[in-house]
Amino acid sequence: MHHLHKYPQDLVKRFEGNPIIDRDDIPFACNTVFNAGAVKYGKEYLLLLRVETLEGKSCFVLARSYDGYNFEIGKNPVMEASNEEPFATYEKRGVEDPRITPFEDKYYIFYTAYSKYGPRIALAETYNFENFKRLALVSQPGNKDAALFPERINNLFIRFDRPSTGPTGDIWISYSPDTIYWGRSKVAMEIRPGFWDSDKIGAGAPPIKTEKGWLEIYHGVKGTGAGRIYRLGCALFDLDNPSKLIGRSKIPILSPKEYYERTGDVPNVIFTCGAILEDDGEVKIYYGAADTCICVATCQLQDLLSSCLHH
Ligand code: BMA
Repeated sequence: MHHLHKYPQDLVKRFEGNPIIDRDDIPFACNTVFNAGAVKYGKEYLLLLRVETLEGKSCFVLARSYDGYNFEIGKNPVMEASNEEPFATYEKRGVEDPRITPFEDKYYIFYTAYSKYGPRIALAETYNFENFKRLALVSQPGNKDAALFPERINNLFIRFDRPSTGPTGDIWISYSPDTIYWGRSKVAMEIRPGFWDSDKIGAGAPPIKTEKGWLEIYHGVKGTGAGRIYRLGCALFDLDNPSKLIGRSKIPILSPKEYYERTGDVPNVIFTCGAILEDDGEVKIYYGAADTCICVATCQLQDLLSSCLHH
């Protein structure tokens, strides 16, 4: 059902070659590939793919590209559920949803450690995308969707995260002197009853610094009689005080519509863990579609900012 829509609804433009990575591209038998961290590393585009194995546990596989669309995929996982404590206990059900933040001379990776206790936030680092070192488990169970800011503000590291506070969930902000101990937590952006992001929201790509503020591309969930719909929106936070919301897109920037977003292990899901801002102002948003494959969509930074500042 590929046709030009009479009234285009998404601010973000899908790549015609979507999905760019699916199960058949992974060089070992697996169930699905989705929700990848994304970063520019020298001239390369790197994706840290969440690959769900046939067992049902997720691991991370590195994919490399020179154009952001055609990826060469690593033969083996670069991170799997750990055998070493304290991580082993809390990663028994795998590692999920990596988000990469370039920070000075290294790259931090926040990911979800998943076990019978539920999801909790874990932190790893790499300098070269060959060796990955786990640093710490940095939340109690019941927290996920952590996205680290790419610089300190007032000498503190800052992250968005999403504690489980019942059937709904908001985006919170926390601060740390050292990336290991986090505190001063408070709510930064709430769900919007009656809107497309009425039930749960969570940070997607790590915040992008712009002249208008910190741009956060986030996911919003709405429950329906037939299950949840995950869409993307964007929001802008104050540069000096990122707990202060400046504006927020009224309508989603990307909603499930194509067959690969509607059909898969979890239908009607668009979920991002990474976006790349190019020098010319184009933003490439990498997203997992239906928890089954990986897609990319592009837009202009200015259009995202305008959508946050519509009112
Ligand atoms: C969220 C996370 C994501 C997933 C999404 C849709 O809670 O688990 O990894 O893509 O649900 O299933």
